[in-house]
Amino acid sequence: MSTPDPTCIFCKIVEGKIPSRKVYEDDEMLVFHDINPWAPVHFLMIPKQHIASMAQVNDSHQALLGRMMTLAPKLAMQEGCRPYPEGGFRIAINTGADGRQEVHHLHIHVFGGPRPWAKG
Ligand code: IU
Repeated sequence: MSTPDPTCIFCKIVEGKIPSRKVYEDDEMLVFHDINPWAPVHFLMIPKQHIASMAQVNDSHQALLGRMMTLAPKLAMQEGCRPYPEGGFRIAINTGADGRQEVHHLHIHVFGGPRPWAKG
């Protein structure tokens, strides 16, 4: 695993210095409930290594990102999203200021559950 960024709040969550409500964890990724959910199901999937955003992704991240994307639907169901097609979920990866990214450690939002949602 790469060196944590000491200024990054998600690196601190990975290191256990800040608590989180964990959904899933393995050697390469951590999944936890968003602290300020805007849907009945709202969790974040992050790589443990500090990648600032999708803008920094390169070929060496292909397997990890593939694993994250294929795990997302399983965790969505586990966390209470309703089955496709009546239910389903939404995945978002905000990137940079124009992409409304606030925390600069790559994270995949997974939203779901019955509408209405607070946003979106
Ligand atoms: P964004 O994609 O960078 O805009 O979203 C960051 C998300 O991280 C946002 O939904 C916050 O509620 C969430 N979050 C969190 O779950 N725990 C934290 O300690 C912090 C932000 I800071």
